[in-house]
Amino acid sequence: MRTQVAIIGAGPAGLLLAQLLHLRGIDSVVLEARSREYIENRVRAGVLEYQTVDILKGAGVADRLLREGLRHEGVEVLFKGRRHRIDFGALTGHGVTVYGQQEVVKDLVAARVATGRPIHFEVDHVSVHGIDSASPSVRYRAGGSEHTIECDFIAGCDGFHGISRPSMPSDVLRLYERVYPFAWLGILAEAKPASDELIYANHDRGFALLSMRSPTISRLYIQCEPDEDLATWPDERIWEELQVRLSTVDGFRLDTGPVLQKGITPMRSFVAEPMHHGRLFLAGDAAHIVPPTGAKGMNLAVADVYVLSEALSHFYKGQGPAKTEKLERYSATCLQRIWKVQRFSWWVTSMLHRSHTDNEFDRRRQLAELEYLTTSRAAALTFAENYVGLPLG
Ligand code: FAS
Ligand code: PHB
Repeated sequence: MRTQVAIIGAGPAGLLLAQLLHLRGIDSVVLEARSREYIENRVRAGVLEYQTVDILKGAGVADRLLREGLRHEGVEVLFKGRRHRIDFGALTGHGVTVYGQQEVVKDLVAARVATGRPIHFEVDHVSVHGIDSASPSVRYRAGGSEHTIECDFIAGCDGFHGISRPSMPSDVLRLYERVYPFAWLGILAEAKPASDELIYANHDRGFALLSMRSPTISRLYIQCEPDEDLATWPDERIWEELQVRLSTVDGFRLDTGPVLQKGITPMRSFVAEPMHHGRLFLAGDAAHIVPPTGAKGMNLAVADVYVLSEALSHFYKGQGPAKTEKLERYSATCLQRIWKVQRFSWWVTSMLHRSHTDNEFDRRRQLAELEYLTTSRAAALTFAENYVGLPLG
């Protein structure tokens, strides 16, 4: 089999790249380790930056998002029992859209299937070859037989645990990482969100977040230990802890309901540089991970593949040595924004979570930071412009 771009991974990065390339007349094949049902039901991110919405609109996959997505003009920060609103609209003129990542994936898979171009689910033994040559290839196994894809480029969109990043030459790759001493226990619940907007809470017992997926589905998180045993968290205990950490002096009450899904997400900041070697390009979680506090993971993946699709389009349309210019700048272009987003994600995580390594000074410093954020327009603008999304270009 031959194609122009072999895409490994059908998460937001791989699926959106395939769609953006298709719209530019560039052929691709998508390889996915899991089943279609699995990836369409994997509960993860929930907040889309305004530029992510614009890119999905431009890719022709935003009809349902625009119908069902929840447009938010701000969030609330809760500490010492009081909630403080950060007004994105007034500060930046932009908002965000709450729309589950699994819904984005469903829309992108439907678009891929509609193109009639290949997407292979439940593949394994994927490997990349010849990335230093002009004719790389990807080998994989599916349906019990071996397959090879000859291609011009390989897009490694296979997430943090994929094979693409490890396929980069070890003497080329530089890794930057911070692992946090806490994690998130997240639930999806059939319960009316008790607030119209997200609430980020800094409580003595730890961080909590009230988010949502629809007027009847809540998405909530509490900070927990990295090695937390989910079996020790029956639904009742989770609701009790959420109620404590989201409590206010004016008696805020959560609506509770059946927990549909629960899981623990580890917290790390991670960047792999460069994001490109030869004919292999990394995008999304394959190249970087942010703590989910800033709601940036999926948005960064979208930004990467938008840049990559433009660079590949420039290559195929171009003539002479200039045609590789944007491809050669891909990594530097993405990393400049990725590091700013890493900083923001680290900052909100440090401001909102309680760490065992913190002492009383740290606790008072954290509260002073929260006071500053919620009383200074300049501080609120800094938070808002990062949260709605830094400029892409
Ligand atoms: P993804 O990991 O989504 O997709 C990679 C795909 O590649 C997967 O479908 C995988 O099955 C496939 N794959 C892996 N190895 C392969 C191989 N060898 N061959 C073929 N396919 C292969 N972000 C937020 O903003 N907010 C959140 O609350 C949040 N929660 C998260 C919870 C969890 C448990 C995880 C892991 C991440 C969470 N994230 C969150 C981050 C998440 O949204 C990612 O940023 C986003 O999925 C990135 O998309 P991709 O880069 O496409 O990677
Ligand atoms: C979510 O709804 O899953 C969500 C929202 C905001 C975050 C992280 C996760 O910062």
